[in-house]
Amino acid sequence: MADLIRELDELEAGAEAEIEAAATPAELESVRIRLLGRKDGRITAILRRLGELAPEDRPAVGARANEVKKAVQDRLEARSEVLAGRSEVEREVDLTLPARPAWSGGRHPVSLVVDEICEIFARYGFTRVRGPEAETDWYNFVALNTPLDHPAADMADTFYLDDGVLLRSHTSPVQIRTMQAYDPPVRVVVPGLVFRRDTWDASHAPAFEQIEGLAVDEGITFVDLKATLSEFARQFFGPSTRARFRPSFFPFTEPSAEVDVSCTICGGSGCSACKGTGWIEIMGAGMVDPNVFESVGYDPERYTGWAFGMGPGRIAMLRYGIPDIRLLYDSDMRFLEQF
Ligand code: 2NL
Repeated sequence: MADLIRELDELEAGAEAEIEAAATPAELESVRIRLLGRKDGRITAILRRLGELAPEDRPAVGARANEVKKAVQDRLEARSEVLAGRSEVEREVDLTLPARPAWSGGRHPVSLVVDEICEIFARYGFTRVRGPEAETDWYNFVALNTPLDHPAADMADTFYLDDGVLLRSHTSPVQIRTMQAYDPPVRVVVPGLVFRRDTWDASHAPAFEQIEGLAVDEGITFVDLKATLSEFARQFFGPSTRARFRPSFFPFTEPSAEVDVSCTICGGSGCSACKGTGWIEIMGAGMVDPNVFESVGYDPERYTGWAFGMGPGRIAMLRYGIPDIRLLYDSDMRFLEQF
């Protein structure tokens, strides 16, 4: 029994050297036959001699023989991969699996809408401008004919950073700065983030995108406002879109209007999107209040103008059928990659 175990130990050690020495697949095959061949293989010969042993010794030697056989088979397999030119990585990984698709970058739905609106107004001669998100209460309220005791200026409605410094609640301060810096004619569109003290829910966010527009020149009338915004509605929502102007109030415009468009879903016959009315509100607008011109040093007897403000997030929700405003700010790739 000890003889056979020793022979198996020697065979295992010798086999390793023989296998590693094989330089071609054909040489390796002849090594395999010498070691494992059914007729004259050396391991086969040892297994055959198990019969010579006492019955109680057979299991131990048989187990050792099978161990050596398995080790030799593994070594032959590994050497065969090396001779076939395959690296260790190629043996471990299935390189024929299809690759994971690369992430395709996309534009945010709100950015898409902002750019489209700005492009339409660019064709009417409006320049895209931007300005600071932290403002003084003078630029955000006082210059816009909104006294600081107005409810909109209340601590509870606006984020104050410091005494008299706040996060803008609309982009109008940028138009104030533009009018201070340039004489009329002025035509600008102003997209940007604005802030309100609202708690997150499906239709409110404490920070959201706004676009305002402003046109000032001699001889501008409410007809310019109606014609420009009606044409905008047709270009943005489609040529059969109608616009409607309802009386409203803003401190910075007089007269003021809410602008509705015929429902983009049902075309005006009434559906769930327009709550059966056939109309959807898209913005507020009006003729610039003379007091606003006074505060920027424009002569209100010489100049008139009109302005509008809208929420591109709301318009993106309408256009793409997005049910919850929070989806616009969650940065969830499964949502964003659809645009
Ligand atoms: C809305 C609609 C509006 C304006 C914004 C404006 C800006 C200047 C002068 C006059 Cl500098 N008006 N912006 C005008 C009308 C409506 O926003 O729903 N706001 C609460």
